[in-house]
Amino acid sequence: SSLDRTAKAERMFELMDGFLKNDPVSLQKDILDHVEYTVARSRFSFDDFEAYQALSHCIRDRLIERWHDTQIHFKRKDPKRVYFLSLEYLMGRSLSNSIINLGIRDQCADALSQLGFEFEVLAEQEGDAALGNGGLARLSACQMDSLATMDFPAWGYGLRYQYGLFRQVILDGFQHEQPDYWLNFGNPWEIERVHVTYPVKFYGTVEEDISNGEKYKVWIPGEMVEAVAYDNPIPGYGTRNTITLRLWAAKPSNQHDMEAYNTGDYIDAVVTRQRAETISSILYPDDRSHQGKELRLKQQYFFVSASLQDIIRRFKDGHKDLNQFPDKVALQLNDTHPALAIPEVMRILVDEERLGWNEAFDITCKIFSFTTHTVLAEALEKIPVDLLESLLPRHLQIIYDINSYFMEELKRRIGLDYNRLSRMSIVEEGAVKSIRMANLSIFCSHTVNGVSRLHSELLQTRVFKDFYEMWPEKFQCKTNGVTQRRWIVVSNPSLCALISKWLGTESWIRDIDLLMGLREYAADISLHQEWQMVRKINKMRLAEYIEATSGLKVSLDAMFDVQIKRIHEYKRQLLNIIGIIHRYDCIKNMAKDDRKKVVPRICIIGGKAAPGYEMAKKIIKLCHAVAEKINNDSDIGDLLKLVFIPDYNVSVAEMIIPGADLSQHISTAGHEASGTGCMKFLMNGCLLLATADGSTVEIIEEIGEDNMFLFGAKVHEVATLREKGSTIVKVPLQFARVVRMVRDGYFGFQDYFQSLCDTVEGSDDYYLLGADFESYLEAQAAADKAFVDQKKWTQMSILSTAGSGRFSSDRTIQDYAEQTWGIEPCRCPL
Ligand code: 73E
Repeated sequence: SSLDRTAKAERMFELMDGFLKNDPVSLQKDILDHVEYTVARSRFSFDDFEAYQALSHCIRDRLIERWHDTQIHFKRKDPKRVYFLSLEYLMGRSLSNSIINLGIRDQCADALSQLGFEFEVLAEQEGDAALGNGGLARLSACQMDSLATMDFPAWGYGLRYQYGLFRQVILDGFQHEQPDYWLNFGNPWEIERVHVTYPVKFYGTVEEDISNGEKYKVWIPGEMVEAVAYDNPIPGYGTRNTITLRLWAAKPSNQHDMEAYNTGDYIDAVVTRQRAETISSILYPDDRSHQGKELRLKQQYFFVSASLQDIIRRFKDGHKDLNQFPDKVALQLNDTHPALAIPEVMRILVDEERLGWNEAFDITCKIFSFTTHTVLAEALEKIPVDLLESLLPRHLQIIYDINSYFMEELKRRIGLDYNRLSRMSIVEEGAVKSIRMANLSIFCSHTVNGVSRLHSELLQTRVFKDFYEMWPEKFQCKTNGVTQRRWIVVSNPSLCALISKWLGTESWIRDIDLLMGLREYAADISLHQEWQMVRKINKMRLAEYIEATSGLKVSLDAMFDVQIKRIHEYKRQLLNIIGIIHRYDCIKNMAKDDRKKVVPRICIIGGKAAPGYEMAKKIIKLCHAVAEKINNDSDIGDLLKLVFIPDYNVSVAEMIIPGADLSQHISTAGHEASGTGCMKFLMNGCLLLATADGSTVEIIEEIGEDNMFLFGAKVHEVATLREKGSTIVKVPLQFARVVRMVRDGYFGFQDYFQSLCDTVEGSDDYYLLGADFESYLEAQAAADKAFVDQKKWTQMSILSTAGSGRFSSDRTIQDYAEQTWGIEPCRCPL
């Protein structure tokens, strides 16, 4: 009875002793309780890893409290919500980030030191959650942090891969891939929701039925899989708000196929069911290319279907009229990977909710917004019609229906311009008939975003020109950003303290524009001294890491020159390596006296190559071959070293970025949609050597060309350089000389490197390494010159940090909330 329930609630209230406390003594008690009852170790004897586990559970408890409060608050207030759909999240480690966002870093450190543990050592015990490939996935993680911090009613949805991005192991200079079974040691940062499950259907047939005199379609599935929710609380900084990242895992369906059990082999039946789990077992490691694999499509639909069932259930818990859906729900498509959500919403509205087609389509177009992250043609997703027809027969029909509606509308507006109609069509005819997911997403979304201004312009003038001309009002730009919580506060505590000291406040951690205040002190000698000290501490940390991973001792006085990102031809790691060989060659040919003028450099390269990407793998091998030669040449000594950092990931980035003096962002203009690494380096006061590509164009506007080293062809010059080739391209002799050295086997592996050399010579030099080489060397020389003048360098460094505010994901999210999603903050009371 209701009386019983009230009595029960009162009793529970009595038993609860308020919220968990955050003073060091309470924390210690909770840690020890978890040692004993969660980790099941003796509280008198536990090691660093067990201490990490206990501490994490102690933090998890605190997250859960805030998370419950936030969810109750959202439910009570019922604001419009945003649902962020992404197939990838690169969360990295959670412990330090959570402690900082909860505002209990010092208390935790105190509590631990009294128990004889060091916080930093425990934080190192945690493995990375690497459920993504690169920039796109880390962007999702940064945006979740901003959504929570800025109190937005947001949910992230994704897949809980059992194997994250592969581990990169280097053997004899070659990349090998090893599985990342990241859940081996448990994951305290997730909460399994055994009761939040949804069935997901695949295969089968579509039949017609009649109800109340009306025809409708019924999808009779051939396979059912269960989606189970795993919730990852995402705490905001300086707020009680803690939002949810809900990741789905596949489990065999509970709806028993009795027939199979009764007639067939029991063991066989169980083994077959178990195969359902493969859907969420592995992250595809291909960055910016897709292969039209069935498992990938299954993953996409599995994730979309479960998320939408969850979203609609939440909507219906309080609302009846689906026409109100767009007032309460914004669905954000992170690239086309979740674009099956569009036909899925249509299917639910038309087949299940029995709305009219037009009404359903109107609702659909009001809820979706789409962000695209690339300009590379090979990255545009196309799904073979055959594949879709067998896996999701009803969705294919719906996509065809959408396309006929689309084509009719187009014909009304542009007449029978067949070339244009076929370019814009959602269906691509051709050898393999396929569905263009980007065209579907653009047509059915109210807003299409690019990830930097340059990228957004390229979308409008090149990639999706036809669409832009038809619906200019749909196209927007949301320049990417990164969270200063992780990329300064967590990863660079000394710089964080220094900034707060000079600004006289910690408010910049929530209000990034305050960083501009540093400009005032850019020439202040005492700031310079403290700034250089902080930089030295971070370089020391990086030098120790280099020594530990490669055995190489490096001098802290050298310039630390870093390029870390996925290995890709357009990102031009090869240009960097050719530049390094050239530098080596120059030093070798120098008179002894001239060598004194050389600025010593430690060149650091890190990044993974997609397992099937042959050229990228050759670049990694070349890097090792060159390093082997240079690092063992006694003639060179400390003047030049080259290190490849293996298994680059988020936590490695957190250690490298604060220690870098110079970082390279040198993609061929027009190829890097945005790039976000550059923003992290900028915040940390590292100078950039860059082409005018993606977001660096906007960085130039913020800090001025004088405070970075810019080089290379501009985006409007690239096409001409490619077209006219050798008639206008001036490839310096030094470039040809270096390529010759590689071809002639100067670094060994002569045969293996020939095809790599082919990609940068003559008209095959698609990414224009030769054409940009001279200007690259000039930029490098300018960097050397600036480095000698440490006063100038430090000032440039301070101005970089001071000018990085625009590149906070807080700004990106604010823009999305206002201009794209139409949502308001909903702050949970303290
Ligand atoms: O320029 C980056 C951008 O900064 C872009 O290449 C990257 O997204 C970043 C964030 O906006 C990106 N990743 C992918 N496409 N663009 C991608 C494609 C397929 C699979 C996984 C990732």
